[in-house]
Amino acid sequence: MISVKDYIVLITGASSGIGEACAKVFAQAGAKLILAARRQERLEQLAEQLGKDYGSLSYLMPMDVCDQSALDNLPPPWSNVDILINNAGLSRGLDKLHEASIQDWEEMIDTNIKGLLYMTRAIVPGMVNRGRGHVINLGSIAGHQTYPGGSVYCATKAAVKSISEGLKQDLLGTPIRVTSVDPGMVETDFSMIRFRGDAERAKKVYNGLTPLTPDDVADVIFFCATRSPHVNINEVIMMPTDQASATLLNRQT
Ligand code: 8X3
Repeated sequence: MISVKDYIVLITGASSGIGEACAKVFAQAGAKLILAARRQERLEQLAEQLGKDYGSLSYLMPMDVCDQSALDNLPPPWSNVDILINNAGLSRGLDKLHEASIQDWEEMIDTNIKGLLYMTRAIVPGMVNRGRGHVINLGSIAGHQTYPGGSVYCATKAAVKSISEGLKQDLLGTPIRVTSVDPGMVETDFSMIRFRGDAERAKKVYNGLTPLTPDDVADVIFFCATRSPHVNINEVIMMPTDQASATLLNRQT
């Protein structure tokens, strides 16, 4: 196991859910965090809490991953990112493809694919120059199995899978590591966002089963980041014990 003390860890979508859980676990281990998300207020609260709980130093980046130039002004030494956690992502709707909103597609494709690509393109050249780094992408079981109403979301996560594989291939010969962590059902505001604030519908998603928590996923991400430098965990598929596939669930109702 390696230490991430004083490593610079950039987390996108850091203001809630899996991103926030990652911030805590890496802060506890002594990493310095760049917290990126759209909601500045949430980032400020999180940074304050991390400072209080772990004496952690954070650099806040209120930004949208869809903004190609968002990382242009990272001041040194914060620009020397050691670990990039491409966590920002979202789903919108669960409608049949031929009835779905094109705007929903644009949002998912822009954030989940293009946003991840922009962040990667901005950060990885520095990793290559410095000869150290690790990119950790948040995929999903949705990238392995398509489910009804989820085709575009699933396609974006299948793209993350391909991008992770391709980046690993392109970085062969460098010490840079690439990992994709692909969870199933995790209880975050994922479903609230998918259903645009319909709390009742969102709650039903987790009815009668025990989903993963953001901490469960952050724990696995931290594990991947702390292996010996010669070890690359390429892909982790994880789901709750109550889940066997995107659509096979054990609900006790
Ligand atoms: C989240 C998992 O199965 O709800 O990416 O799409 S799923």
